[in-house]
Amino acid sequence: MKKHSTLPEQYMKKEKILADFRLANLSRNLSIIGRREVLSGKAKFGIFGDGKEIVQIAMAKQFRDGDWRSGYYRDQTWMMAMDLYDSLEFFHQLYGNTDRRINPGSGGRVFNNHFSVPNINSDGTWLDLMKQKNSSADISPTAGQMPRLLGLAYASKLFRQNKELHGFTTLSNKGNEVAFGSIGDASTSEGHFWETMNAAGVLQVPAAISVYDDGYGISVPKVYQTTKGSISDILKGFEAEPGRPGILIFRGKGWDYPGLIKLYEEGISVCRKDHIPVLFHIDEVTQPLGHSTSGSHERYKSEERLKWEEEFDPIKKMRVWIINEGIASAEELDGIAADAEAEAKESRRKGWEMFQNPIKVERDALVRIINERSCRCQEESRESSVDKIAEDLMRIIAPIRKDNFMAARKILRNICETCSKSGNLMEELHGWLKRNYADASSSYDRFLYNETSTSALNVKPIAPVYSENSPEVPGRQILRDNYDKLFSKYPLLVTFGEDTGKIGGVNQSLEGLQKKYGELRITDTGIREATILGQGIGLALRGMRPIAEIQYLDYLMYALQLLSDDLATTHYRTVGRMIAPLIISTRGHRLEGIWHSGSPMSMLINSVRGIYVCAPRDMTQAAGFYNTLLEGNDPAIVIEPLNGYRLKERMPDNIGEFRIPLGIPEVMNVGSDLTIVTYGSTVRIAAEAVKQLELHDISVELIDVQTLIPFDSHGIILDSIRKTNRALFLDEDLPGGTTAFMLQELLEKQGGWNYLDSPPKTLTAKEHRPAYTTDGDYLSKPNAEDVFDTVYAMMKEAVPAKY
Ligand SMILES: Cc1ncc(C[n+]2csc(CCOP(=O)(O)OP(=O)(O)O)c2C)c(N)n1
Ligand SMILES: [Mg+2]
Repeated sequence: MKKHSTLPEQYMKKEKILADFRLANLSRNLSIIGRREVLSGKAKFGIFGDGKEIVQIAMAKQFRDGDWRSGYYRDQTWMMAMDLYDSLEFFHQLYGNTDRRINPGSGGRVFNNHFSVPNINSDGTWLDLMKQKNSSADISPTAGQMPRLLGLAYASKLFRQNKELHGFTTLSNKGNEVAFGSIGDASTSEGHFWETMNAAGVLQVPAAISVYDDGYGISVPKVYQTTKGSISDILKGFEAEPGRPGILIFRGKGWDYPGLIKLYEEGISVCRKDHIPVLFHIDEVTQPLGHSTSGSHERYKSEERLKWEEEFDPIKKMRVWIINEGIASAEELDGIAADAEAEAKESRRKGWEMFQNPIKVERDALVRIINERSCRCQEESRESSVDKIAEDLMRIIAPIRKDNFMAARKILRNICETCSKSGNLMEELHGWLKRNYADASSSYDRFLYNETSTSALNVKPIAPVYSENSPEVPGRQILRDNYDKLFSKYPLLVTFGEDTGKIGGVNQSLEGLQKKYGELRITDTGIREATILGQGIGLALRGMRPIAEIQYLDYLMYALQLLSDDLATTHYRTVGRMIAPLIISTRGHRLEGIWHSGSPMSMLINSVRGIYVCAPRDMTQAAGFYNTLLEGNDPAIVIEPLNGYRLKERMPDNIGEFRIPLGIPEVMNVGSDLTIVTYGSTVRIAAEAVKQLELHDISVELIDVQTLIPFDSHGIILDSIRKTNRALFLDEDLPGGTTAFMLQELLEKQGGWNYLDSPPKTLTAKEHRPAYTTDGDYLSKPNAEDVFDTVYAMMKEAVPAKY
């Protein structure tokens, strides 16, 4: 036997090495079988980690309790190596099993190999994140995992450097946690990757990013993806130098088991200890099965490449290494490989059975109802006979719930309506459908928002209190004094953004607070909206209370992809297991010109369902929303009205304490002729018009909806319409934008059409972007005169004799 010399002692234990070999083989077999399951039609889509097994096993060895992962769809071996995933769950994911008890990571809502580990209990309270290995939930958009990774790593920095946080031992052990990231070579072409690398270098956070370089992004080779064809070469300028902090770069080969183990041990230890971001460029990685089940790689890889991939298959190479090292014989290894293959096959069998059985039970119950019916009339109908529909259903070899529901609904409309015996059948079918359909729908519909007692919707409102001497101050001071209270009350609260720190924000709403609370809590960032958002998502996942500041609403577009794909879906795609209660603070609606006056609220509300959207009319309301949100556990956006920082508001006596409830509109003016529904900066404009209209004998009820999501949970608008019978929806969004949304809420959800005596109207900004200068604003956005004229015209049409 050869002496074990290639690796430090702790890694050379035979049983461990053989367990690694078995895991690599198990993972490979899962990929192979998984692909077949899709190609044979049993599963819809599959994407697998073949070729990336060994690097992930090496990486997992350095992953400790409390650490975090932000990876992508190739990471099945890594997850299994950390005991966070197994061969049976692999098939539950592949088939899309919606039983949360057995497919907890995603409940069948997302593609396979998209993982998650809970950060909250089912009652919404935080888990002890230090007693588990943590994985943020994967998303499919390439490089989308990177900004979040920055935040996960940044949390370690805050937990280490802010000594006041050392007591939060269920969230961090003084910041010793590494955030591990993985990404494909081609996805490094995305802006998110570069923004994250730069920010990580600036912030000096313990992010450990592995690039699996298999040379392709689907069919497109590296030559079209990466300058000079090497991500580590072109990142050289980011590398740390004496006295110039940066990142560290490590290079490894995807098939080199001992080399990778040593590489990760070295890289992760410095990353953990010194909080230096590290990049592992893992080259010579293969993809034996091609990109995914969507096609075959023979279409675009040369013969030579395919041959090379076979030769450099990491499992083959590991096998040779084990034999050469004298750790085990070829026969022993073959036995292990066979055993791994058997497990994969058994898991497929079990997984398929577990997927199919409940559906078949449901189907059999349906067919029994049909077969045992007493009504036999109308056997032949327009579509098909009842028996035929049932027979066809039974003939489906691998039924899905859709088949059952389609059959039941078709039968329902084919049952005779006259026969006295049909009552039973109809009732039973309806019962079956109601039960099963509700159950199936809830598999997909629940958990868009926090459903536990920690929901912001359960936070008890507290009204602002005023006394005789409550002073009138500029709106920004309300925010500032409110923040002051919040920062002393919540130790986990931090805020960060462009110009947020030293000068306290472009509108001075944090003036002087950095001095008081320190740079770690009120922090300037680079101009990088996507990673400001990612920074917030990562912090929120780790139990901190971040407020990420996006300087202007117009610039939220840089972060919109992540808001929509990542933050808005965090709770949903993890079937309620994870929460990221990030607050995004921004300001918008009205200032100056095309890029500082935007109010693209429909763009927002239509892409961020899953996040609450608050559109306060002034800074008191804005402060009240922050106060509410910090008492709850939900992600939310607060859009401060840009033109309100200097306008005077009365300072509430209970600053920092009052809480404005979400989803409850406020009636600003009681009226009887017509209701104006609006929010944000147009509340002030509407109020002005309401005064002018009063002089003309028109009594307007003015409603500020306050939050767009949730929207008027108690039907306050409907109550008003019942009285006035006329509605105008007003805002600064585009025609057909948020006003259309509000109109639909009233007409369809609240049933308001019943009470309308005039056609409802919308008044919005023009279709073009808001032009420069006061005249540009006046002629681009709705103004008080527009509101006056619109309301007057509506009244004139309704009561021509009077107006
Ligand atoms: C933003 C975005 N664009 C395109 C896609 C489609 N897509 C999925 S994977 C992929 C290639 C990724 O290649 P690479 O990063 O090298 O990872 P690999 O699959 O090779 O491991 C593409 C283009 C996507 N998911 N997201
Ligand atoms: Mg690739």
